[in-house]
Amino acid sequence: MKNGGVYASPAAGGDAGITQFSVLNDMKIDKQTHTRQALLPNTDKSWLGIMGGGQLGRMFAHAAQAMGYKVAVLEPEAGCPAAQVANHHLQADYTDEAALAALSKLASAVTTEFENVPADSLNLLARQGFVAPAAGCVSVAQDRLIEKHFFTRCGARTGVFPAPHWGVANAQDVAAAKDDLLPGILKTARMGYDGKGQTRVRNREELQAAFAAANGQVCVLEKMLPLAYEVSVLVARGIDGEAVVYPIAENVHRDGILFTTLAPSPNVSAKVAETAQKAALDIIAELGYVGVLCIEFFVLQDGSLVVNEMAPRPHNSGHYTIDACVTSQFEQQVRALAQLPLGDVRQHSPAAMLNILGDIWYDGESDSQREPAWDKVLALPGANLHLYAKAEARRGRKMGHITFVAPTMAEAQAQLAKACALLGIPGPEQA
Ligand code: AIR
Repeated sequence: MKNGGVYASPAAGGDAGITQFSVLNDMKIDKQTHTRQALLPNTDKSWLGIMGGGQLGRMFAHAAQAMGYKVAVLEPEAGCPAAQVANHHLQADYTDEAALAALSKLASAVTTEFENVPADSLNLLARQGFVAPAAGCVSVAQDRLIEKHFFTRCGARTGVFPAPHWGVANAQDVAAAKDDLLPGILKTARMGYDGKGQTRVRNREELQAAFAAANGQVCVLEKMLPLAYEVSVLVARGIDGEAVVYPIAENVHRDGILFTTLAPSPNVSAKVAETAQKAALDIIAELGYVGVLCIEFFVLQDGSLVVNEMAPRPHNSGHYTIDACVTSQFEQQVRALAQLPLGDVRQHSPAAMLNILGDIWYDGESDSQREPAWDKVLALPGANLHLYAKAEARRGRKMGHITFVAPTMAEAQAQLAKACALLGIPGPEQA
C-alpha cells in the first residue's frame, strides 16, 4: 500500500511508538452515518463505478453483475482484468477530470479497489454522488505514518497498538531513531503493496543506506518483533453504522507477498480472535467507514496482538469468502456501496487459499512461458480456481488464486499441498 504525500515539518522529539509528525494531530475523519437510501439493482440507474481495474475490481464486478448491477471501471490500462468483464471501461488516468465526471454521470455510487487511487479524485467524485469508502478513510490507509498514528489513538479503546516505530523524513531523523528500534524494517510511508518499498535494516548504517535508496521518500522505521504468525480480520460497515466481522484468517507471506490464507485461523486462541475482531469493529466504527475493510495483525510469540496495517477494500486474505462464506467480501462491498443490508458472514466450510503468482508460467530460470496444468489442479477435491486474466504473467505478480474447501481444515490443507506439488510451487512445509 501507500502513495507520495505531504507532511508538515517534523516536530522535535517524540517517542518511538508515536510518530513525530505534527500534521498527524490535525487528522480529521468525516464520519458517515446516515439512514440508508438503497440503490436497487435491475433498473437503468443501477450502475456501480470502480476506481482501478485489477483483480479486485474484476471480482467486485462479478459480484455486482450477479446481483443485477451494471459496472463501470475507470482505469488507464487497456484490457485490464476488471475492464474485461465490466459493462463500460473509461480508459483514463485516475486524475482525469473528464473521465471522473463521466464516471459520476454514469454510476450512482463509486468505490475503489486500489488504495493508491488519489484521495482528491475520490473527493471530486463525492461531490457528484456516493463514494464508499470515503476519501478521508482511504487517505488514512494510504500513509503508514498517519495509519499508525490513527491505530495508536484507537489503542486506548481497542487495547491493541502498532509496533514501535519512527518516521524518517531526513538525515536527522535517521540519527535520532532510537537504538531500540533496530533491527527493524524501513518502509516507504506511501505507495507500496505486496512487500514493495520495504527493506530490513540491522543497524544504523543499513538504515542510512536504505533511507538513501528510498530517494527522499518519507519512510517509517518499524521495530522487528518476535512474530508467531499473522492474522487478518475482514470487517464491513453500512452507512447506517451496522457492522459485521468475518472469521479470523491466518496468513503466510513469502517475499512480502501473500502465499496462503487459512480460514478460520488454526492457531489463534479464542481470546486473541475475539480481541482482534473487537479491535477491527472499533477501528471501522472510529473511521466512520462504509464498505469492506481488512485489518492485518501480528500475533507475537508471547500471544499478544499488534496491529500492522489496513486495506480500505476487499483483500487478498478475504478471497476465501467467495467459496466458503454465505456472503463473499465482494458481494459485501456491493451491498455496502448500494446501501443495502449487509450479508451473512457465516463460513460454511474450512478454507485454504493458495495465491498463484506469475512465476509458475516460467520453466525454471528460462524466459519461455507455458500454461500451468489447471486440469490436474481441478481434479483435486474442493478446488475452486480463480484466474484474473492478466495480459502478462510476471514473476511475483498475482495471477489468480485457488481456494480449497473441505469438511476439515486438515483436508483443505492437504489438497493445497498437492496443488503446490502439481504446480511446482514449494509447498507450505518448504518455506
Ligand atoms: N491490489 C490492490 N492493492 C493491492 C493489490 N494487490 C490489486 C488491485 C490492483 C491490482 O492488485 O486489484 O488493481 C494491481 O495488480 P498488478 O498485478 O497489475 O500490480
